Amino acid sequence: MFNIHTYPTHPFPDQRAGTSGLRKKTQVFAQPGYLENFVQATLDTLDEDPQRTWRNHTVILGGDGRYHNDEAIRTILGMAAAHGVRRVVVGRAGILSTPAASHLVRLRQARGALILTASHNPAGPEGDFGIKISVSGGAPAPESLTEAIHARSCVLEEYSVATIPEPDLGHPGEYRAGNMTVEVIDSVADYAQLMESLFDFDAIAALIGNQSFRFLYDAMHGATGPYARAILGQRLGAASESMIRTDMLPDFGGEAPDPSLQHAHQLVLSLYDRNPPDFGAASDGDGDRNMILGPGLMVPPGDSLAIIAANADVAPGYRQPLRGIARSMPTSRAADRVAAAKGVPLYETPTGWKFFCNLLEDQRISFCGEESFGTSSSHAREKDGLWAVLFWLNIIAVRRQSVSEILARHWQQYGRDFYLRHDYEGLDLETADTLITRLRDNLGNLPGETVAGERIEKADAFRYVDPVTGETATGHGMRVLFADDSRLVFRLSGTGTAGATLRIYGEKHERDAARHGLPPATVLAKLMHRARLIAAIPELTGREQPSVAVG
Ligand code: VG1
Ligand code: CO
Repeated sequence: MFNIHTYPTHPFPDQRAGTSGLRKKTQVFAQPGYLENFVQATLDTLDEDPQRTWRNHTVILGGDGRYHNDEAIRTILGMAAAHGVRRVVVGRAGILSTPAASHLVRLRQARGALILTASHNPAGPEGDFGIKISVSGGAPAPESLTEAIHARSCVLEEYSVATIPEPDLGHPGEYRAGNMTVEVIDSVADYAQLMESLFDFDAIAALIGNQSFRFLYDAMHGATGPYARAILGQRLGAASESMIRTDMLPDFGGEAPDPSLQHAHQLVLSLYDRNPPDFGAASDGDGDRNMILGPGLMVPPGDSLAIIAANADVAPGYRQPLRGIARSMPTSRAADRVAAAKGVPLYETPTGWKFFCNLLEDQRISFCGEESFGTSSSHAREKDGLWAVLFWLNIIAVRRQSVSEILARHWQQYGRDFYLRHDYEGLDLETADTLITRLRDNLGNLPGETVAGERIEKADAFRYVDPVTGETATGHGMRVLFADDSRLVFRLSGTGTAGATLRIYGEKHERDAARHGLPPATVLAKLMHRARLIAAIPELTGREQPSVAVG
């Protein structure tokens, strides 16, 4: 029986996507009609453009398996059937990592995807839930689209859901749901094949098979678990004890699935212990972030991007000449130095993957990355955690150098861009707003001023003009450049679900190799002090210290 029911709805004015999709407390998402309202607003907005509509087309659906994943999948299938979507390709058990979903959109020439995830945020009834929207080509929805969806969500009066048979998502196969086909696929197979086409699997398998090389991969109970078991385990021969937390859990074991020194406890303990493995890595809940570790060290994400670009030719998928490199504005300028040395353009974009995608589509860049543990290439339109892990393994296998040697040599050649991020989490919205407004109003007065012994050269609000579309993006942060070429960036997070988070990014280039081993916190202590003075942080927030320091 195929019945379409239409229900009245009312505006949810908070349905505005942030840096990466719509992210809210699970309880907000679980309100009656909340998910439905957002999905209907998305379907209706896309429907306005015949090139974009999902009606009569194929779409991809999956999530990172967090609490509420199953229910959301069921609702979306019913809504897709009611809307006249022709085919929905769903990962087995409703599971797809974000990069795998992006790849599937491309592979299946789908009109887009809905990915159910709040990324590295904790899950569960008290945690977070979210939806990322991809468009054709596999890119995250651009700002113009998410703004239109938000506008639509505010005037929506009804949504439609079809009653469809309970789909069996446990096994690959096809099911009819009214006029729609639900195709359940192996979540991993296509993505694994893509990875195999890009990297030197023989060299990596030989490295992993070598008794003297040990590594540890932490899937953090997130979406990369099944991918790691299939790719690192079955295809590359990694022993099962080389991988931890590969079983997916709806609450990620009660922790934030955030690949950081703060959250990947067991991995970090092991790499910083006596007799550590040679290589360590982790990925986040939805599989798009990565953290790379060597014995007693973490590879800073800005350096990881630069090193991958500088060593690209070790991987068979990257032997063609480097095109260009892009990094988000707050990411360190390490990649700029590689781009300059190779004579290719460097693009500085606002934070959030969507801004890289026009550059990728226009074939202007080969690699792109963010300081927030995100790196990827033209193979997908999302950042890709396991891809970065495989790239590092490929570099180690071919160069026959340790992680610390690779880093040290890179810094020797290009200098080291010392880097730190300070987050002030849980600020009340008004305080954060005041702080940002004051800072913006004062930017014009900063150049020429000396703050704690260093003169400010330049200060501006970042304005991005997309070189492909000509579209302008503003409100993505402020930059302060000092006479010694050190740099500060201030911006508010766009992924939080409670209060506001102020992020301050500091960096300073150092040529002297004798200083490359110093801790970033030491090298950048004065710079971060200047940041507190410039933004009047203690006065406005009452905070003497950031809640988190990353670097
Ligand atoms: C953060 C990071 C940003 C990243 C975004 C999504 O955004 O800073 O670089 O693209 O998360 O990451 P914000 O606005 O909180 O700084 V994820 O792994 O959702 O998909
Ligand atoms: Co993520």
